[in-house]
Amino acid sequence: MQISVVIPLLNEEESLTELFDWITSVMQSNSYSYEIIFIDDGSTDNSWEIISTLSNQNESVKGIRFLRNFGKSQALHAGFEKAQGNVIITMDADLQDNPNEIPELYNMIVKNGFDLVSGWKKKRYDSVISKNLPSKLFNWAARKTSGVKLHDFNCGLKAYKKDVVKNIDVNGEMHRYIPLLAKNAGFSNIGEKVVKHQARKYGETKFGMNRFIHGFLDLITIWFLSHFGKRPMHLFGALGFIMFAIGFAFALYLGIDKLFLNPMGRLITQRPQFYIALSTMIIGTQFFVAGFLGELILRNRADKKRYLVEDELNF
Ligand SMILES: Nc1nc2c(ncn2[C@@H]2O[C@H](COP(=O)(O)OP(=O)(O)O)[C@@H](O)[C@H]2O)c(=O)[nH]1
Ligand SMILES: [Mg+2]
Repeated sequence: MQISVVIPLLNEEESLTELFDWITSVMQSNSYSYEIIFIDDGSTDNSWEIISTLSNQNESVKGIRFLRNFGKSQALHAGFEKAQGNVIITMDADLQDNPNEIPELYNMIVKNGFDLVSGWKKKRYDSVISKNLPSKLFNWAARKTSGVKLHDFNCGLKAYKKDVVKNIDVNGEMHRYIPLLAKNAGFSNIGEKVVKHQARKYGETKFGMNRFIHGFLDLITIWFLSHFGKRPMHLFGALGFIMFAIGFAFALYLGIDKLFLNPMGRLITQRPQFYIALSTMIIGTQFFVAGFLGELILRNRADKKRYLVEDELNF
């Protein structure tokens, strides 16, 4: 099979049939072998009924229905697990992503050898204040922290080589950072393609402003995990050492000052340096403890994947 289209959705009953028709016509005019996997993430409207009907009429339509709403990342993960195509295309279900982009995305993976191609909604049809501006800021921060030079990390329209989706673990709300997860897993040939974007035709957006708060917190997490996830002591130990050293130097100075230089001066406890020394030493020790705990947790975890093998011979 050449292409798996993976579509996570929540309450998109008005769009599904139209989307299906559009994708099918693109697939057929290029004579691709394909499947379309809809993942209904606990919709409360008729989305699932529509997906069932479509799948009865057409063998290429597959559906996964979650018991309740688990989030877009989980839906993508489930779709990625089932996908059989050599190239996996993800897109939004709300008709904002244009299926006519599929052939070119497919070619970029197959012919130009990209591991991942991310769509870039250069001209975007969403509200400027609540979406376009915050999104620019968000993408800028993501670029700076990750070193992945993409303009639009969170674009729903993306294409992947099969290996990529089978080897990355999209969880929590990490769907915003899939290019980064891919890079951390060793798939560094990441491309970008300007894609057409439409205004939302039916329904309304499912993500509010708190997407940006969650997004920034996740960015910090992913930065920490990718740099120190396997060696927490290197971060906490360094911080702890610096803080403890500052505190200790202050304490030493206070002691020498009181004992030898200025025995008649103020009591040590009356000097502000004493409190600085005390608190930095305590915080420094706590950083150390956090580092040790991190290492202990790492040692005790039966980690599924600590490395990814690209190839094997003669097995
Ligand atoms: N699986 C899943 N998909 C969701 C969820 N929320 C939104 N989506 C889908 O993600 C896509 C993009 O969502 P949308 O609300 O259009 O976000 P926007 O385009 O960034 O405003 C659409 O296909 C939605 O149906 C969710 O909680 N779970
Ligand atoms: Mg949308």
